[in-house]
Amino acid sequence: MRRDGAGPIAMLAVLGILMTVGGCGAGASPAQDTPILLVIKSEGARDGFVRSDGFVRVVGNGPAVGDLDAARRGLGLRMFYSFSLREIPADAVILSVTLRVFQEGRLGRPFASLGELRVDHVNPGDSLDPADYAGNTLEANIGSLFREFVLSYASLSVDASVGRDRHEGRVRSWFRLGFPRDSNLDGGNDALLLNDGENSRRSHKLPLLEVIYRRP
Ligand SMILES: [Ca+2]
Ligand SMILES: [Ca+2]
Repeated sequence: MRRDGAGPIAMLAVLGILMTVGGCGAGASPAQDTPILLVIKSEGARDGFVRSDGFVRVVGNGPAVGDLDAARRGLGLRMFYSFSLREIPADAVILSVTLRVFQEGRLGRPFASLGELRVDHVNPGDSLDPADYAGNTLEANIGSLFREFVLSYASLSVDASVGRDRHEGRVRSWFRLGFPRDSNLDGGNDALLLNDGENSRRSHKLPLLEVIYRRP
């Protein structure tokens, strides 16, 4: 299964297609325990960014994470992704869940200035609001997605977060991407450019949740 590219997986996500992987040996018919890969793209109408001054944007406008010191010294920016869990069958036995995000570009030196990019498991509810910049956290820092700039996808295992959302009856999983420092107060922007569910960067490298499960 391809892990380092985006094209085929992203296309499957857009089409909402299930794809089987691994499982049976040659000549065998698919068994109940054959792993099934479900690729879910972040919901464009819900994902977006929140700034430390309370500005919220869920449609385009340059998805990114980092600081916007050039606009206003100390202004921070965090990115949110939202994945519907409705396509996962209720009786699915989850084998793994992976968050995949593509780095589209950068402004300044985000990693040297702000640290490594962390992911929080959050619960903003149906939509983003200013309080989500730092609040509504279910678990802070579930892992680091990026430590340096590379024009590629990076992956983070989010099994426990999605398992918790399902167990507690939530219909979507939300993740917040942010640096440990809001800003390095240098007057220059230091930000990592990302894509969103609307494909605002036009790269078709969509933020994805890859769920591998089997039927009971
Ligand atoms: Ca959006
Ligand atoms: Ca800066």
